[in-house]
Amino acid sequence: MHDLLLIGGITSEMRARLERRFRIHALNMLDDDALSALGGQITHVATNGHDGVPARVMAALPNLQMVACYGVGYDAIDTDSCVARGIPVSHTPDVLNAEVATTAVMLMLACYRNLVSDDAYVRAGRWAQEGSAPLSRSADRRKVGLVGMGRIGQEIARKLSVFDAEISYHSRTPKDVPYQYCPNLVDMAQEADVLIVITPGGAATRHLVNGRVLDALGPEGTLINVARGSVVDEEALVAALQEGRLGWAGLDVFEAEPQVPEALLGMSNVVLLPHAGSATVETRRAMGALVVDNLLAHLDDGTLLTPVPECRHLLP
Ligand code: NAP
Ligand code: 8YV
Repeated sequence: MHDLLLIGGITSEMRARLERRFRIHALNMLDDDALSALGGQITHVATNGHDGVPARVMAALPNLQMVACYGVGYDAIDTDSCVARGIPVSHTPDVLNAEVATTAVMLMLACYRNLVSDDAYVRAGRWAQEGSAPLSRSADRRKVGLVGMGRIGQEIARKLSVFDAEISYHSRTPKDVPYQYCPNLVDMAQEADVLIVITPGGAATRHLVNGRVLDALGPEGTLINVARGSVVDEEALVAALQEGRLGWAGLDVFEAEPQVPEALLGMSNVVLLPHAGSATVETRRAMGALVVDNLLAHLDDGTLLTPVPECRHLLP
């Protein structure tokens, strides 16, 4: 048996498989003394894209051999420190592409068709009292700019073909895809009806979508963010929505989760989700299976099925 430190939650299916090979220790049940007493025994960590592995926890685990992330985005994990210590990190790419793409499309449709505000209109009895709700806008044939054209971005583009979207994209390098590449994000925002943000988080993308990008998108424009809260300058976003310089926003992620800016809560032109992009039973099952498969592969022969790119050179 090995000792696994668990940061955040796992499903009962994951726990059942892991318990056959690991003694599981939940970080939230350990105070600092208990963590330092146990730290030397821990060989594996299972965490998620939100909690990562705090520096004080890394420092308390001198014999750590591997970190498994329950999510594709691993910006919360200090991979440089892991690599410097020879510790490989796994994540869960691809198995959530379709789900997160559905979430992005769902947010876009909800913004265009007033889904949430019309629902509130009916529930408040306003249909019967005041008559039909204001007209919404068509989501068909829109110019959609994807900020990020990786695994999930490509799936979003594919799903949007049903709505006859005209797709362009921005990333640091062009991809082998049949969409227009825009090296300049402000120029892309100027042309687009909708921006959908689906890059990794972290320092390289912090506030990539800033006030200039939002102003270029404009009062008729819609911003969808299913990437990380850090990619969008949230203060600039709130100000742009409040001042009518941006039309609509559909947000799954926020800068200080689970805190959501108070100002957004009262806006009817905003749709808010609790970082639920991949949060279905089916997709979490697939992600959970991949987390466990990576941990067991590492125990069996030191390999990982889906290592993060930065640590591939550490593996056999
Ligand atoms: P991926 O395949 O690595 O694609 C990332 C894309 O972002 C690539 O097109 C990349 O192109 C671009 N990019 C990276 N850095 C950039 C930068 N500095 N400026 C502009 N573009 C940049 O990743 P993925 O699997 O599609 O996942 C993307 C992200 O979605 C994850 O990292 C995670 O943060 C987020 N996510 C959120 C949820 C949710 O629940 N809301 C669920 C899953 C994933 P270049 O490298 O050429 O720039
Ligand atoms: C998870 C995500 O909810 O995969 C990601 O990058 O953001 C989501 O699928 C997150 O990792 C927390 O587990």
